[in-house]
Amino acid sequence: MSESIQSLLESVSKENRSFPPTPEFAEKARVRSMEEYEAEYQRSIDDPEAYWAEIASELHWFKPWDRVLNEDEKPFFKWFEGGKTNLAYNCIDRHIENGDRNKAALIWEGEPGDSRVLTYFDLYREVNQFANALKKLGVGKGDRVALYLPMIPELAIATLACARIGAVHTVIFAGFSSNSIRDRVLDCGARCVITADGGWRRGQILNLKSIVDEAVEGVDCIQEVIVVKRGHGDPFPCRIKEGRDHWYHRIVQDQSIHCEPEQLDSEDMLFLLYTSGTTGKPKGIIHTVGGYMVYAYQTTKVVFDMRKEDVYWCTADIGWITGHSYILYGPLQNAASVVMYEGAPNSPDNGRFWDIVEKYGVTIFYTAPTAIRAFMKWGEKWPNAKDLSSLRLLGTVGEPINPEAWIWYHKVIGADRCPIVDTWWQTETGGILLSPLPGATPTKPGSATLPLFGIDAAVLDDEGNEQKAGILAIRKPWPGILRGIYGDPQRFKDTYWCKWNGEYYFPGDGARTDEDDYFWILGRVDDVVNVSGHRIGTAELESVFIEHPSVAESAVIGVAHEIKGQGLVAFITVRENATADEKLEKELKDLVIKSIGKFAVPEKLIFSGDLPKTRSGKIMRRLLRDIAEGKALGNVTTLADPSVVETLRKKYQEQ
Ligand code: 6R9
Repeated sequence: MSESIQSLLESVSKENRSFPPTPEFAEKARVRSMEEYEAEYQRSIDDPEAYWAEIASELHWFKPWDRVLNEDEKPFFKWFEGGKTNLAYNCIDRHIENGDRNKAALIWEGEPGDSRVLTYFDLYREVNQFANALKKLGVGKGDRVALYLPMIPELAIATLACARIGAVHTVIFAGFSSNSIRDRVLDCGARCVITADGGWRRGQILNLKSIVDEAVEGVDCIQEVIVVKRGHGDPFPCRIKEGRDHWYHRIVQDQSIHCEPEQLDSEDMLFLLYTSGTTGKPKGIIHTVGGYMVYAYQTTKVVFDMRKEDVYWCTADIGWITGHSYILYGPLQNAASVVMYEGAPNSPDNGRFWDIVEKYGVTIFYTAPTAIRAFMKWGEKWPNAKDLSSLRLLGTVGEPINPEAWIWYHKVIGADRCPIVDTWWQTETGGILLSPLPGATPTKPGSATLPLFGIDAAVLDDEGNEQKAGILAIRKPWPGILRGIYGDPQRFKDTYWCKWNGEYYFPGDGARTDEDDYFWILGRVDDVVNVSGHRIGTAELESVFIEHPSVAESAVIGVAHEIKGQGLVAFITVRENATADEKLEKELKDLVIKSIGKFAVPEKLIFSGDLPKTRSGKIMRRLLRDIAEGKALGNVTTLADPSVVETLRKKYQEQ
């Protein structure tokens, strides 16, 4: 067993409480008992093609598929090959035809308190008008379109408009810097960026347009920048570059409200979403139309037990995969009313989320453990001041949830009544793979419990033997699995399929199973740190620091953090002629903000004379972690110079 897994294991509590679904919930649920779950699970594993064909038939296809799963070029799987469909059509038109045209699709709340409700027909009109505007500019099937927007309705509309015309969207979280935008735009050769002249965050307006201007300066592939008006020209007027920039409201105004949905091949590219890996360069994860569509639809339906009566709120940003699958594509395919909130949870005060739950009668609430830990810190008085009785189901995602936070969530937000679904998945998996089913699975605080239908999960050691604790592995492909890394098929194979000779998908997480075969996720086993549910590659940060002329070497690690789950600590060795002082610290932090974004700035920067290394010169990160967490040092026999750690430990304590 690898040492990192061993140390993860130590941190897992001996949690053994179990919470069965309440009879009231189970009675009305889609899956009502473990017997039902087990029977359907078995069926899905015994004959996945029959199972997925049945699910896919619930959606609209212009032309049915010829083959459900094609594994001939494994790991380049193909799902629903030969089928023609359109995801925006399945999110919108299908419900309009079924009589739900006047039902709320998006319930949007702006941070300053403005709000907008779009019915399914409103969404139809707005998506089509923008789709037509894109077409008029010359954007079409296969073109890559970058979106850098705040959480406003136009972000949902623009994403769906791309899906409608077959343009490949790549949404870039609005906390990323101009350098990050530029890297992504260049990597995928985007021809268009959609942004806004503002967006609210904690009472401040973000100047997104100027960040985009900086990002695309001199970037030849970009032909259009489309700007949504959200700011008021104050405090910063928006500069419009003739010939390149277009106001969103101007280009949509005369467009027809109908736009024929493009009949896309099931394996046409739907979107790219960049995520951090173990090397410096983020990976453009590829998802395609048909399989992703079916998987987002089905998992939303069973995990959230979703009905069209539900008012569903996922607090993620559409800039991350959770927002793609579980704000937009999953819930809209299930005809839910989806709440979308622009701003921060503590604006204007710590009760904002509970305000929103009360105001719109939210029935399903999905958030991240890091947010729950912040709510705990702010105290019960905030949720207790609001009527949360509309809630029927709670969910968490993004990182392991500690049992204390789970129990608090269950008691204070869920009034001991709402089941909690702890959903484990990744950008690469397209949708949830491990999760309780709320009407069936007895939950245990801290466990993502059991695999969903069609998911064959196991815990293995490095050699591929099943173990109680080790590395999580997924045996069979499922429809939502990533189809590749943009422009880098070799990296796709190396990253996900090399570990066990191509027999299993390797997600990079450690896990253990218990006596009920429940899965407990232990965190990453690679050099990726999960800060507040955001994946940050340590190598990515290290390559930023090394750009600074005063830095000779650096090592970045993740350490336990009370609210964020994990925080970042950077150890920096400066060059001989440089001074390690506050000025340098500030410069390095600014460099991270400029290169990646504010959310990636380490908690601590430690200037060190040297770093602990093996005799072959490899940095021993686990020793750095032991130092940072104040633990006894693990095995030091391979350490080249033991005095280095002692000096570092002293330094760390002084800080
Ligand atoms: C959906 C999302 C993926 C990584 C994943 C894992 C961690 C996500 C989790 C969880 C424990 C859960 N993770 N959900 N760990 N329990 N319920 O977050 O995607 O941003 O790609 O991150 O997040 O480490 O590998 P992404």
